[in-house]
Amino acid sequence: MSSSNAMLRASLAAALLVSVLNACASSSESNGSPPLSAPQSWSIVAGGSSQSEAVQALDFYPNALTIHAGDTVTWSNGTSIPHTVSIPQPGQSPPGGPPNPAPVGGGTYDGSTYVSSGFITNGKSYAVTFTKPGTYAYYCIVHLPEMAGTIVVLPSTAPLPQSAAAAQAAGAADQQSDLDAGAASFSLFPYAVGGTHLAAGISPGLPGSKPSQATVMRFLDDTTATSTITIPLGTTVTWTNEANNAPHTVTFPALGQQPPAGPPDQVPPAGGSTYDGSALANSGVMPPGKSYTLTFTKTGTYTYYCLFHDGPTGMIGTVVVQ
Ligand SMILES: [Cu+2]
Repeated sequence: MSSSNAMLRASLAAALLVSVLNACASSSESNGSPPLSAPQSWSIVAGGSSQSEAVQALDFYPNALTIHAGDTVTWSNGTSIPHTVSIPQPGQSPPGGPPNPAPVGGGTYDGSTYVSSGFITNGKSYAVTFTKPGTYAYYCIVHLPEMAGTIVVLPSTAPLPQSAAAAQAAGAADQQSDLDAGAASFSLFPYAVGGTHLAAGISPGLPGSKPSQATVMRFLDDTTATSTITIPLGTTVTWTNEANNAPHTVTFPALGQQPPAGPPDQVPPAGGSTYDGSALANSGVMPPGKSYTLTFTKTGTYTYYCLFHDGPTGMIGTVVVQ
């Protein structure tokens, strides 16, 4: 290629660039919208679970995302455990108290007001368009503090560190790593295998360590999920919540009855320290590390439930008293 030809190409390219920039500037002047990048869509997965839902991942995947003002982020939850996407004003905490299952605010966020998805489950999703640059922390108000994420919103002309596809791939890898850690936590079962001290849930790190990003929603009497234990009449059984991030209950309805309805944290403890199948025995809410003990005074086959996780994940066990 001759040097004059190269110069001609360079000047043509420069002229083209100038005309593109002018076109952008004039369209920006005429309609006031951000000119240089079309709004993008981004995806984040809230939570995650193993096939059986015994192991739950408790984070947002990817946990941190950098986007442009005007972009839209869509969160989805494929599990039956409810999560929320709740975005307070910068520097503030989401509202305390029982998690509100209803949405708050609309589909845009500019940092001036709190917005929340309400409960999203079973493949449902929630989309928010971020209209103003800033750094925004957000939470699942059901699974504070472990489920917290960040959206960094840059001006629409700034370069972004990651494509949407790369961010999604990184999120998927992080979710798998949390699910693997959750599955591995079965092996942390701290009592005699097949004994009378059971775990009501377990998690990486056990109680006392900081809330981990995975949890097992099952009763265990060994290093697997336990469906049934068989004990002699008069045996005393103890359950301890060996998770560091999820409440559970141990709830034996009267024989032939369903477990009590209503919000699990509002079903009071019942039944004292013995159970014979004639009336409800309920631990009440067992936070991490809490134990519950019951002596079985009548032979029979008794089904028990975690009121938080029986429906969604199948946290249900059986005691056979012989
Ligand atoms: Cu539970």
